[in-house]
Amino acid sequence: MKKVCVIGLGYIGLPTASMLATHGFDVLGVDINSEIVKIINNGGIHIEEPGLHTLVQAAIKSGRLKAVTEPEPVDIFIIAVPTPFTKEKKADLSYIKSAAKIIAPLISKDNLIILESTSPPGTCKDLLEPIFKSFNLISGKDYYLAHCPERVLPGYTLKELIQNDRIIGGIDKESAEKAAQFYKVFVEGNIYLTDSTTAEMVKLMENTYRDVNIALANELAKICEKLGISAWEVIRLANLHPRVNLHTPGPGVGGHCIAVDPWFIIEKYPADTEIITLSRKINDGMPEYTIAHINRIVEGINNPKIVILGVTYKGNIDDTRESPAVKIIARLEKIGIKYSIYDPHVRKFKYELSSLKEAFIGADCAVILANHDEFRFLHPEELGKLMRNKVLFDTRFCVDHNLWKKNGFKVCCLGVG
Ligand code: SAJ
Repeated sequence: MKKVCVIGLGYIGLPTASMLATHGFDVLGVDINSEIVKIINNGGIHIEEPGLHTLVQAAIKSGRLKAVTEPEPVDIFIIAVPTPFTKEKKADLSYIKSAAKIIAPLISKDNLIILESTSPPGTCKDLLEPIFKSFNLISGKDYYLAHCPERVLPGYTLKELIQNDRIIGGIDKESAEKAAQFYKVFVEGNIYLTDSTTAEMVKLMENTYRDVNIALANELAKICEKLGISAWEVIRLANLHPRVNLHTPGPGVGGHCIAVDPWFIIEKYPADTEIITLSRKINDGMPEYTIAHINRIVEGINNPKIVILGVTYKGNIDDTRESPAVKIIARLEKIGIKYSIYDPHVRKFKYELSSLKEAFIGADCAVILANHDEFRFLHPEELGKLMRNKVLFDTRFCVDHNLWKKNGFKVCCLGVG
């Protein structure tokens, strides 16, 4: 079996490295953070993902996964580092660049290099190939290069890593075929071969499609509030049509993918990306729209207090990156509305977290921002007794409103007039 080196042990790199190790590969997992390396070598994990802890433990126990801070020569290199964006909404490719520069001196003939990180169109051809060329390495002759974008949904990573179809874009045909052979060892979904720039664009469009669709749902929410009807009901019924798939509105689009990736296209083609840019603007405006709702709810209340329920960018995960909740809380601070925060999935957060009961004491309104399953099992009767005013504002349409109403709550919901 071949030796693999996975650069970056985050939300994609760690599951991939562990999956490969449990499929018989000798895997070197590289991360610049020595604390993370230590945790993994002890069979632990630094991120929340169902099933990941067991998989990492099995990988470490098998002796096939070792975490280190520096790469070593292997047969296959996988780059799975973050590609965030700058304040100016430009792709920050510094992690990809430094990964390429670290592995370049280690590359030997017939090595396969795979880029999994989501990247702007042209990254393999215009960034990676020239970097390797500066080390006198010629693609197709000295090494193979392919883009195989990760496509897993956080919360379902392990299942989707195996079951999802994969798109593999080679810098040349042979590179794509070599990469396909490698992924076939653990991927049960279909594998489709194409060129590297097409694969880069496919990945970006998958997430951009969702972003544009969510923007449409957010626009619908605003209209339905004015019309005095429920956007959720409109969506439910419209989606009964066999060719309609409206997404859902919410307090904003967060995470490190959907709120970021469309910018990688806009950056390159600003004049041709009107719908994509407008959708980003609409979705980025949702935290402020949510704040306007909260302001209306607490109007006239002396020194109001809000309980924020859920600060992750979506339900049932522990990830708060680009979360609309962070923007909403920052705004509450600025306008001087008191708040407390409860999130059963988050241990470390920028703002202080409280226990459920503590959070509700003296509050005037509970605002659900993330649709964690736990919130469906809250007891409005008990929680209501701790509050000063009993109002629920559900931005995700994720709890039983009738139950809360029965327990004396006034219920408001985003997208419902
Ligand atoms: N959201 C809505 N309404 C919706 C769906 C989502 O407001 O109808 C919000 C969520 O609350 C969240 C954000 O959008 O804040 C993104 O959530 P998501 O579940 O759509 O996506 P991610 O970012 O967790 O994962 C996406 C996935 N892409 C697609 O489904 C096309 C995943 O498969 C990708 O691997 C991942 O991006 C990635 O890494 O690119």
